[in-house]
Amino acid sequence: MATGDIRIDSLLALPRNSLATNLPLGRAIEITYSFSGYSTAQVSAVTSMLAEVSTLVGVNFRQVDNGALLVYGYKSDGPTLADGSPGSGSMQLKTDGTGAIAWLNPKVAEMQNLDSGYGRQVALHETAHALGLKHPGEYSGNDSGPYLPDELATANHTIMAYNGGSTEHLGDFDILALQYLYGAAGPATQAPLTLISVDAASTSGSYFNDLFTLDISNITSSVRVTGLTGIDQLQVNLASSETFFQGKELDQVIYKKADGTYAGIFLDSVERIQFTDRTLGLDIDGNAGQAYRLYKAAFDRVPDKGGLGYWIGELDGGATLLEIAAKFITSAESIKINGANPTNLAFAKSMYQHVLGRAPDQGGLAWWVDQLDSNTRTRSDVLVGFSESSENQIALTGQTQSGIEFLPA
Ligand SMILES: [Ca+2]
Ligand SMILES: [Zn+2]
Repeated sequence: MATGDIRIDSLLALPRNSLATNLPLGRAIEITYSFSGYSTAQVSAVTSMLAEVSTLVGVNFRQVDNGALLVYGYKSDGPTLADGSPGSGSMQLKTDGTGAIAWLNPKVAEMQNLDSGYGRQVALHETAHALGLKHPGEYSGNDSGPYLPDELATANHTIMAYNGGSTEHLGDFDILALQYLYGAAGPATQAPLTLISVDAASTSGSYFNDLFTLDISNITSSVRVTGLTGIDQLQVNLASSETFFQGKELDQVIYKKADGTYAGIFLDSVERIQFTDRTLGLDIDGNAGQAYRLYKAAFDRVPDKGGLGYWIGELDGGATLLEIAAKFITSAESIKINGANPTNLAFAKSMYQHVLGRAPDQGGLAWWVDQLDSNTRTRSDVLVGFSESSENQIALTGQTQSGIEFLPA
């Protein structure tokens, strides 16, 4: 019994096999969502359904194009009901640890209209599963107790009930259970760090930002740390000089134990590691790598660790690379490099010279100048284009392949 209140306990999927996995209780979060194969009307119906949820519990939803935590899709070969008939929807956590999918069955005609009726009911039911709710009754072999008494397992109390009427809204018990998980409705927020102590051979974080702490005197052998999504950091009481990375992926940290044997810290989706002497960004393809490359591209120098840490922090906090590029372009240091009011041609040439360190090829130069002249791209776009070009990424591999050192802001 999680709370002793059957209205809540009968709805909590514990262990929380959902986006609430390993998340501290009662804290408001933001969940990104996207669609695969939904019409404009279906997108708009789900969006308004989610907006209603946000008025009731501490979950805010933000639609994104890529990398969403919660994806809405259609699939007809989902799990069947206990009587063998096709299910109308299902929810599953993705095996790669990047979030959840709410599936609707396109062969069930009502699943096309998500504005109201049974389609909306199922869409909300699967959303609630993703948020951490379970069925309040034993509807199949997958269900587990505690259960609500039949007279309470009705649609007016919970969207998770199969029986007792239909509804298109969260019931009062759903709201209690979701508020237990996420707190009451509040302003949009990003979840603060979840603190997780690494004290087992295998430790998983939440789908949000985690700070893992590892005291190597507490462990006797290798450990695996799985960050799932979010910006996840491991803090370990080792100096970086006492460790080395094995392999190319910056995901196997090896150190020598007191008895002279070696042990490993195996990292899965952990973006940063904080040793006693320095902090490294391991996300060469993520924010740390992008910030490093943009800084280097804009100012034609190795980033200082404090400045780099500041801009990594901005990206982690939700700023886009383009927004930061716009600030870089107008800075005094950038003006010194590219000139005060360069023509589009001069600016593009300067990008070749200072970012790629070479003379432009005529075709490439003409293309970039045309992009600027036609206002297809801004100079910030061009700076990002050069800094994230595969040519620049490859050129900087030597500087980033052992991790990107920065001073956290
Ligand atoms: Ca995480
Ligand atoms: Zn269900």
